Amino acid sequence: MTNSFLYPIESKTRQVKDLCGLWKFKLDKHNEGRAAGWKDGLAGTIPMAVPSSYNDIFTQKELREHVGDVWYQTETYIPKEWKDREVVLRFGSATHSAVVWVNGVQVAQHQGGYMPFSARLNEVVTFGERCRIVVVVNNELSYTTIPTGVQKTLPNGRKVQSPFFDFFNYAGLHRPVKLLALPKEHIHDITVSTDFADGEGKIRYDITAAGEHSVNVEVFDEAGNQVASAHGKTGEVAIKDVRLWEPGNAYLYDFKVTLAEGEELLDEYVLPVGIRSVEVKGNRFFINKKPFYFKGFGKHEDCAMHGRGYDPVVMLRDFELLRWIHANSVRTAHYPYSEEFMRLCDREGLVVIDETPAVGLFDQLMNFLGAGTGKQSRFFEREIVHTETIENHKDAIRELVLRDKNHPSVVMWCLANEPDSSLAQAEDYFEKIFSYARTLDVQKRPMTFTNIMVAPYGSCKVSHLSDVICLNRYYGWYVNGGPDIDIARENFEKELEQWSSTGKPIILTEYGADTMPGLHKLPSVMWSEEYQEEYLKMQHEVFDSCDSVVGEQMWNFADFQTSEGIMRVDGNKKGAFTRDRQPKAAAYLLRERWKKIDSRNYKA
Ligand code: BDP
Repeated sequence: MTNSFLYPIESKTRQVKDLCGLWKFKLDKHNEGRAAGWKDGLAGTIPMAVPSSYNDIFTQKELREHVGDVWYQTETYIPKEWKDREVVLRFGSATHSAVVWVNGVQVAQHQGGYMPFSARLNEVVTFGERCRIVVVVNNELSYTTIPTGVQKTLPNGRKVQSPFFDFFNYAGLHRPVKLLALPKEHIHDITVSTDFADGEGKIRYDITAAGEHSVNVEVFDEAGNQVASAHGKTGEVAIKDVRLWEPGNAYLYDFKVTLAEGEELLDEYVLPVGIRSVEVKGNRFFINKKPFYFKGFGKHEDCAMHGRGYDPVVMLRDFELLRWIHANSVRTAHYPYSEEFMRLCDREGLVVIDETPAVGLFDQLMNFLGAGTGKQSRFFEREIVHTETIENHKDAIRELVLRDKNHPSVVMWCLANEPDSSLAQAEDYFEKIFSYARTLDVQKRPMTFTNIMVAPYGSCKVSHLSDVICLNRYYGWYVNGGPDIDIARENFEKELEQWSSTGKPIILTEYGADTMPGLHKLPSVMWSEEYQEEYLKMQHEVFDSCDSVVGEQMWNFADFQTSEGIMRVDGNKKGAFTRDRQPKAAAYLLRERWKKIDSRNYKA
C-alpha cells in the first residue's frame, strides 16, 4: 500500500523529512553504470541540486544535451524512533524514467516524468543508521514513450535526441524528494466528489485504508469550526450554508480523516476540499451552474537555470502575474505540473485544464515546424503505437487522475496535445483513450484534447469524442502572417463558424505570435511588440464574434526554452512575459481586456 498518491503532509500520526539539497551526481557518458554496479555507490561525482533540471547548470554542450542515464546519490539517517512505522521514500517526479536502490537493493522503478512514485524501505534499512539512496534517471524518448521523440547516433558515437515537441527536454529530479514515516496501518487514498443545492453542500467520499479499523470523517470550515462529520469508509456529508469554491474566490474546507482502534488514533490525514460543480451543457461550460469564460494561458514549468525544477519563488511570481493580468485559468501544457502548484491553484481559485504528457503524437522531427507547413505525418499508422504507446498513454492518464482527482481547481482533463488527428487510425486510438479515461474520474469532469491547425473542421477524426473543442490556432503567425493579417482574420472566422456547428463550447487553448521583447517597429513587423499587440487584438475580435467561444488561453504565459533550430531564437518567444517574468506590451493589452471580462456568469 505504499504507492499512495496522497500528497505527503505532516499530521499527528505522520512525519515528513525533506531530502532536498545537494546530492552527488554522475553523468553516465558511456552508458556503463547499470552493468558496472553504480547502484552500490557512485565514485567521481559532482554536486547537483535537487530539485532541478541538471541541464542548464553545465557549460559543456554534450553534458547539457546528454542522452541517456544520469545518476544521483544521497545518504540519510533513518531515525530509530521510526522502527514501528512504515518508512516510505517518495519522489515528486523523475524525468522521464527512474530506478531507485537503497543500500544496493532495488526499491522502485517508474516510467513517466511528471508523476510521484514511492518505495517502502523497512526491509532494506537499519533503524538508527545511515542509508544510501541511489537513483538512475533516464531522459530517452521513443515512439512508445509519453512524450515521444527519436534519437540518432552521430558518426562520432554521440547520441542526440529529437523530441517531437517544442520545449527543451529538461531532465533530472525535478520535484521534492521526501522520506515519510507513516503508521503501519494507514490511510492510503481518499476520493471526493462534491455538489450543492439550495445552499447545502455535499461531499461524497471513499477512503482506502488498511485493516478493519473505524474510519471517521470531520469537516472544518476555514475558521476551524466543525461543520459536518460521518463514520465509515464511504459515505456523504452535508454542509449547511455552504461556501462554494469559486474561480478567483476559493474556499477550502478541511476534510479530516482519522483511522482509530478504540481510543487509539492510528492515522490522521487532512485533505483540502473545495465544493463546486462542473458541467458542459450545449455550447457553455458551467462552474457552479454559471457559464464560465476561461481567460489565461497555456504555461510551462520553465525558468532560467532551474529548467523545469520546482522553484517556489518562480511559482509565486507566476501567481502574482496571473492575478495582475486578471487571468482566471491555465492549461498545464504539456505535462502535469508539480503537486505544490496544484495545491496553490486550489488555494488561489485558479481554474486548471489538467494535461497529460501526451505531446508529440505527430510523427515528424520538430512537429511544430511541420505543422506550420501543413505536411502530414503517419504517427497513428505505426502498429507499435496501438500496442505499446497506447498502454503508456493510458498509464499516464490513470496516474494523473489518481494524483489530481480531488483538486477543485481541475475542471477538465486534456488527454493529449495536438495529436495527428486527421489520420483514420487516430480515431480508433482515441476511442480507446477516451473511453478508458471516462472510467477513471468519479467527478466525471469533461475530457478534451487540443486540436492542431492541420486537422481542421471536417478533417479531424477525434473531436467528436471531446466534450469541449479546444483549438490551437495561429492564423496571423504560422499562416497568413504580417501583411496577410486580414486574410488570417477571414480564415479564422470561417473555421470558427464551422466548429460552432458541432454545438459544443470552444476554447482557444493556444494562439500567439513570437515577439522579441524590446523590438519596436512603426509600422509593425512580425516579431515586434507592436505586431504581437495587433495580432492579439485581431484574435480577440474574432473570439468575440463567435458565440460558442467560452475561453481564450494565450500561448504562452512566458517565453520558454526549446530545442535549438531555425524557428527559435534562444527558445520560444510567444510569452506575454519574458522568461524572467517581466511584461511585454501585450501583457498590458491582455490585462485591459481581461479586467473587463466578467468570467463568471459570462454569456449566460
Ligand atoms: C503548438 C504547440 C506548442 C508550441 C506552439 C508554438 O502545442 O507546444 O510551442 O505550437 O509553435 O503547436 O509556439
